[in-house]
Amino acid sequence: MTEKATFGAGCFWGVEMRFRELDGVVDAPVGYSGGHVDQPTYQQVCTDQTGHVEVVEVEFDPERVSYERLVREFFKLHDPTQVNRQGPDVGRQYRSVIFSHDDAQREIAERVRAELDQSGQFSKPIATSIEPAATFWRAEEYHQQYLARRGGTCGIG
Ligand code: MHO
Repeated sequence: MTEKATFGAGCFWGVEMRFRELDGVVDAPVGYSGGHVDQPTYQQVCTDQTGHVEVVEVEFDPERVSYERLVREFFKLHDPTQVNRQGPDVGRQYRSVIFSHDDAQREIAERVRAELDQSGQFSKPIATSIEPAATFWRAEEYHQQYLARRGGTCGIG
């Protein structure tokens, strides 16, 4: 049985690539979540008017990789102190967010966020918000595994 973990950490191309590298991650489609328009398109989300975030819906095997490990990876693969942007990509669709799928996920995400915030390893406060998972709208097919197919980097690489 696999489980889902949903993360927004800037441009979803790079986030997807990083999660797919982990053992125990069986799929990592990119999409949009947290907004107020059904079936949003990339163009709509880019306007920063729909409320959606570019996210990766990680499907993982909890016997091979823990949710906590994914959360720690999430905090490593982007700069969680940036507010409504990630590197060159600016707008609320690039904000740092963990969409938790149940109470257990929320508790782990909150514990890790608090631990990292207090650790002194970031010079600014962590801006990541933790919110209940909303509908995941799968992005257009040309955004799936984009960097694996096209090469290049995306903000965080
Ligand atoms: N700066 C990136 C954003 C793409 S990401 C799918 C670009 O090359 O357009 O938001």
